[in-house]
Amino acid sequence: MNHIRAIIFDLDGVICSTDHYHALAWKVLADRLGIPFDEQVGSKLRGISRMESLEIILGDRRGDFSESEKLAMAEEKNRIYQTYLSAMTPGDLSQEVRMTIHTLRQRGYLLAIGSSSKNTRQLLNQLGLGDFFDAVVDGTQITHGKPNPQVFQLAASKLGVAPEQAVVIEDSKTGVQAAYAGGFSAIGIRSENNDPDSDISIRKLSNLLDIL
Ligand code: B16
Ligand code: MG
Repeated sequence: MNHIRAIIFDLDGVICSTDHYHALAWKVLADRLGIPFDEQVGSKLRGISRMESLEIILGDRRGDFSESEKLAMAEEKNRIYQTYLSAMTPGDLSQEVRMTIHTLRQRGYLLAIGSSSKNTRQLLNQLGLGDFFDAVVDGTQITHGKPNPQVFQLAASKLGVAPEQAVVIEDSKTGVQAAYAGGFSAIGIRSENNDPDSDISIRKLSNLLDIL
């Protein structure tokens, strides 16, 4: 990967474990509605926008609710998610992730965030990473969500690099698809119950230090 100058990190499920908080918050809503929700459904929502996630959870029942009811449900989920988020501190950034991103910076890479989440700014601030990245692109800045490559294209253009010079680090299938659609390389973070379907995959973020 000698041609790589920049690294674009997904946020939830890559920099921190907020993927679990998203799933927990959706489960509260699903339980209230009597809709089955397990880890498999939760994993399908990785990288997917809030409203699209709701449609997936509602499944066959999506026609039972008006648009304003759906908006209220999405807000309800976000309020629950924010109760987890607001309790987060720099201590929630693992030592392993902290060491990895600092080492990659020392190695001279440009570093960006490319996340679907509209809570990105708040989360970065809570983790003490508000000023760390060279560029941050999130769900508030895009019109097309992953698997559309817009989020990563915008990040690359903010960094001043071409897609071929950047690698995207993702935990979701939809994010890996977005990276490939935009002409980026991708490295997926794989776990027992989640395979992002990338050509190159790693088990933990610090494995990047063997590749980059
Ligand atoms: P919000 P990522 C994604 O973040 C999450 O994986 C996904 O579960 C969530 O629905 C989406 O952000 C939108 O988040 O409701 O906070 O705007 O993985 O792209 O960093
Ligand atoms: Mg993610």
